[in-house]
Amino acid sequence: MSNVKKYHVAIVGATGAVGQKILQYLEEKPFEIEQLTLLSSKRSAGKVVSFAGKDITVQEATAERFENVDIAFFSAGGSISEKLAPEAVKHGAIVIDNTSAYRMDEDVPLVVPEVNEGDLQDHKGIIANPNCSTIQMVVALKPIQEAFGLDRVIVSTYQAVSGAGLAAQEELTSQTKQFLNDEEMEANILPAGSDKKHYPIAFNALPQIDVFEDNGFTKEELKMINETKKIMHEPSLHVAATCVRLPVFHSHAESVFVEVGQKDVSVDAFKETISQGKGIVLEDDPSTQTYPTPLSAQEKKDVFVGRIRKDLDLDNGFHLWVVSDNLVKGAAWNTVQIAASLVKNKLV
Ligand code: NAP
Ligand code: 3JN
Repeated sequence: MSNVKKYHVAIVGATGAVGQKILQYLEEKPFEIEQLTLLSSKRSAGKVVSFAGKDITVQEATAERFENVDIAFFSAGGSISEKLAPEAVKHGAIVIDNTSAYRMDEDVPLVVPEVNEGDLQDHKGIIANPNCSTIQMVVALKPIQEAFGLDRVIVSTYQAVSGAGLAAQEELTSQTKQFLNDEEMEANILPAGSDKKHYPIAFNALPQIDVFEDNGFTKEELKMINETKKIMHEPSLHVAATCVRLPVFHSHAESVFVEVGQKDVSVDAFKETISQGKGIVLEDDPSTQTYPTPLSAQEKKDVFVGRIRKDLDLDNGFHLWVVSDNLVKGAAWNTVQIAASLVKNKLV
């Protein structure tokens, strides 16, 4: 008889864009699963989902569903996590939360395994998964921080609509058809579901992701700024972000400018350092027009980096282009990696 531990896993938001991807990665057996509980709102309760050759009926998410659950993945929005994650913990589960509900709580580790896996040791039941745009950037920044130190980071993002859920993807499809048929485009979701004003995303670029705060930054930009400092354990790192939505279905791209802590770093040394980084694939050769794009990164688990240049004026400045699939490394895969790390290190 095998003594490999098997886990009861629950997914809250199992029918959503992120939840479906979590299911896909659990099918790869990162650890043994004895039972899988799939949860959603009332709308999808009763739906049948196939997992590892078995049919599983989706149930409405309620506190009682967490009985005997070991690991609970949450990706149904912040208010659901606020309501049900403490209930799951009370029932003895470890929660890995994909929403922003607990990310900045002092007691909650905010983890990207390639960057700060050690923070998992201190968990108190809830572990937060960072925002997708933050995850791919900190993976790229980690080897730079270790080798040269970091003084400043300025990022502009080019984000896919899949970051805003299945409905936003449907909106891009329908607006594209409307535009090509000379019909008026209907905009109901982007740039931010809760705002009164909406703009078409098809054939457009929207410099707003999530709602505006009083300081003029959007919530998505502030997530990138604050989460980066927490994950990298650098509360006084200078970070600025501008987040832009593009009519791309999958993968976020980022133009990142960094000022490192040393003045004499060559571009070759910088490239070599990045190429050695965990979870990074360097795709950088101007002579063959080699660089990553959203399409080339789609469905992949790595973070791809290209277009590395030394700044022409600042001796400690470097520019890079960072691309990764926002639903994969940016959400589902990172949460599954966290769970696998907990299992490997006997923290669950
Ligand atoms: P989505 O495609 O719209 O899916 C939403 C999921 O939540 C569906 O399964 C939905 O179930 C479920 N849900 C909605 N209301 C619920 C309720 N009252 N009780 C239980 N389940 C409910 O959205 P998504 O793109 O998967 O994103 C889901 C959440 O994940 C986001 O709100 C965000 O917090 C987080 N997220 C994080 C990242 C990241 O950067 N790490 C990226 C994307 C999303 P039904 O099928 O019943 O509607
Ligand atoms: O828009 C994107 O590309 C990423 C969006 C992430 C997101 C969407 C709705 C709610 C989040 C998040 O993960 O920060 C949240 C949230 O939980 O606040």
